[in-house]
Parts: sequence; C-alpha cells; structure tokens
Amino acid sequence: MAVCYISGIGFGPSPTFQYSPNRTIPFSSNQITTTTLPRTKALSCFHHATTSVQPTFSFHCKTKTHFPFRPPWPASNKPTTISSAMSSGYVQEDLPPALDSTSDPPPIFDGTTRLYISYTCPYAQRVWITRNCKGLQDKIKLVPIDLKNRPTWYKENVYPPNKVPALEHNNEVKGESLDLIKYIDSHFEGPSLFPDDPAKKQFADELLSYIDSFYKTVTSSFKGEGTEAGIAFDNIETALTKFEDGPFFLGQFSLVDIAYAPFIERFHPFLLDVKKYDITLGRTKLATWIEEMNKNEGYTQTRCDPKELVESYKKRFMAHL
Ligand SMILES: N[C@@H](CCC(=O)N[C@@H](CS)C(=O)NCC(=O)O)C(=O)O
Repeated sequence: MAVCYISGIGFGPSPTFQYSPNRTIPFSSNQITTTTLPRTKALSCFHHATTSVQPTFSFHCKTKTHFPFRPPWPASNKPTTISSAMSSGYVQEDLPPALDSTSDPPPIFDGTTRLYISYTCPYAQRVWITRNCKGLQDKIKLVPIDLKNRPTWYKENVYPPNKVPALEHNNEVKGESLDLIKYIDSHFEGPSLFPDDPAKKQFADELLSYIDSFYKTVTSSFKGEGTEAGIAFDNIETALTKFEDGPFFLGQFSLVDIAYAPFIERFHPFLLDVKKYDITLGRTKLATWIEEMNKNEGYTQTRCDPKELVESYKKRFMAHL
C-alpha cells in the first residue's frame, strides 16, 4: 500500500495565510508532512495523490442508517489521536439530526455562520461539499432541515424563499447554490476552488452555465429510453478532455466538479437501474472522474445511499408509469 506524504500548503486567499502544517487536506486521503510548498506544486500533489496513490486504508463497513451515506470508523481502525485521524485523511463529522416543525430555531444572527441544508438536496449538497473541501467544518455549522416537515421559523426568520441551501453569514442569509459555492470559496479560508487561469475561468463559467440544460436534457430523457441522455453525457466526456493536468473538469479539482457531482451521483445509478443505461460505458474520462470524485472525502461524506436515490428518483420521475 502506497502512502503519499503531501506537504503543508501555502493555499489561501492571502499570501500570508497558510494551512497549519498539521491540518488535514480536505480533498485528499493522504498523509501530511510539514514542508511548505508553493500553491501550484501543492495542487499537483493533490492531483498526484488523487490519481496515482492508494488511500492509506478504506472503509467497507455498513452504516446503521444509510442516509446520509457516511461510513463509521471500523472499530479496529478508529484513530485514537488527532494525528492518526489525519494520517488516514478521514475526518469523521457527526452529522446533526434534521430539524423539523417540532424543533426550536437555532439562535439566528448570533454571529455563528450556519449552512442550512437538507441531507437529500443536491443543491444543498454542492455547498456542503464546498464547505468540507475547504476544511471549514469548524467555521460553518451545518443545520439540516427536514423539508417534508419544515419548521415555520425557517421561512419566517431565516430564509423567506423557504428553500435550501441558505447560508447565514455576517448577519445576512443568502441562497442559490451556485452563488453560495463561489461566495464560500472567496470569503473563507482554505484552498481556492476556482482557477486564476483565464482560459480555465472561462471554461468554468461555460460549464456552470451548461448545468441547467444538462439537467433538463437528462431528466427529460427519463420518459423515453434513457439513451437520449447520451448527448448530454457525451458533452461531459468532451468537457473532461479539455485540460490534461488532471482528471477533473478544469484539470484540477474545482467548483465545477462540485456543481456537477450531486447530479451525476443521482443520474448514474438511476439510469443504470431503470434504463439499464451505463453512462460510463465508452466514456473513459467520465468513468475516471467518478472514480476520482469518490476518493474525495469532502464529497463522499455528503453522498446519499444510491439505493435511496434511485427509489426517490423513481417516485419523482416515474410516478406517471
Ligand atoms: N436554485 C436553487 C434550488 C434550491 C432548491 O430547489 N432546493 C429544494 C430542495 S432540493 C428546496 O428547498 N425545495 C423546497 C421548496 O421548493 O419548497 C439552488 O440552486 O440553490
């Protein structure tokens, strides 16, 4: 088993900000040493780590509650010290229960930054992944809401559109997942998840604009054979060939991957189950992207049980059949 020692990273919004040497790297599953590297080098370490190195260990145990999908520590591997937790790269977060109509509101506008989500919402998931990948678990508190039995205070006192995600920060509440992932990336510490390179920036904007049309093309194909979604996945495959410095949309991992991940997480098992259509067949870049995303713990901690996702999509999209 290979272990990749990645160095402390000079990431961050200001040149003076640095990851503390002993802090975990949010989207890797590798060990950390204390050398400082320039950002570009560190990013290539990430890439190397996510493409060429085996994680130090992996989990195969079942959760009692499969929803959200978050495997517990296997007893034998449970770390006893912070550094052993970091050396596995797996930072287990205890997820709070969803608040419902019987729950009291949190002390809104008390200075705490809160991310209101639903464990099942793909839009909220984008923001949750961003928060995790930037290592902001201690800075942004998750407040899950039960959307089926919503507390009235949510609409009245927190976010009048009554949707998730919403971010309470600096005495304001903002919504819209694509705005929020950019907001978190630029207003909080942690590795930058949006490129500086103009060509990558432009492509990022194109891909973020395409996502609604991607979603509509795929979901409208559910009524037919499913294979009509092929063109949308071909577009994804083509997009993934554009930059060769990594397996992600912009080469390196970015907000674009985060924006697409929750939807591909749903489309992949649903089309396979219901239409017997494997979106990765003949699409090697997409297959690799899925594999690489599934190594990213900032993302995997937010994933839902695929069986539950399929069932929920069946109810939502196949109810007419
Ligand atoms: N465009 C919004 C969509 C958010 C959204 O539709 N969230 C759903 C849950 S997945 C929601 O809160 N629905 C509640 C409702 O519409 O009443 C975004 O990107 O954040």
